[in-house]
Amino acid sequence: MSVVVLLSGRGSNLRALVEAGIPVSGVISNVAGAGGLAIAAARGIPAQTIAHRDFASREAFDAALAAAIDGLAPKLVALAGFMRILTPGFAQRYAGRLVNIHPSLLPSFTGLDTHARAIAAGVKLHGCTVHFVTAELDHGPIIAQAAVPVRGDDTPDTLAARVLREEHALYPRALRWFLDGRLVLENGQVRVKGGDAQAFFAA
Ligand code: NHR
Ligand code: GAR
Repeated sequence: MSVVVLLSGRGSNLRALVEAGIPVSGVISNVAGAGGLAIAAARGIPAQTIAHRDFASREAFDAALAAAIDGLAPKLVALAGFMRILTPGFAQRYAGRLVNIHPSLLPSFTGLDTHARAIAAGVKLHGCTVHFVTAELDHGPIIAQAAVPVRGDDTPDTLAARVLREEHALYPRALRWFLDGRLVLENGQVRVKGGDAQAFFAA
């Protein structure tokens, strides 16, 4: 019933998951010294670094990552600020049990630098998306989304902070649905058994 979290940085989403009672049994970072490693260590969660820089190809890195994950035998693999694109083979191996939280309202603003790009585009709503990971970057079936307003005086940092607060509420909720066996995938669309809301709006 456990979750392995992959991350690259600060680890605030990891902390939110743990504090919400999501059973995280292992953490893997592709970056040595990532803040998320210390958050895991402080809570007694086994954490390890698999540095992508030590591998000659994406395939070789992903093979090492998969070996480490399979050693932990999780029910679910959750990306939480994980900054490396995964190979199609990796996505296929964990199909249906690999999820990500992305800092935009997908399908808008796939990829990186989402908050600066949202401000530059002049959108009035921004937010975050929890989705299943597929081979196509940031295009997997959407599990849940939370929207926030974009204000006229926002900087990428102020907007990111507003979105991050919603990430910390949305991600535990979505992973709990998964662990409770409540997510149904039909025709590329995700539904929650029981009909819980999958859309959230923060004023
Ligand atoms: N892999 C697949 N196959 N599919 C997805 O949907 C994925 C994925 C890997 C990561 C997270 C994603 C995000 O939420 C994610 C989704 C990294 C990049 C990226 O360009 C883009 C999107 C995401 C994560 N990474 C660069 C790369 O060359 C490296 C950037 C860096 O190290 O700073 O891998 O935003
Ligand atoms: C979060 O905003 C997450 O959505 C985003 O990085 C931040 C990680 O924060 N993810 C990506 O941009 C993936 N490419 P955290 O380390 O404090 O959880």
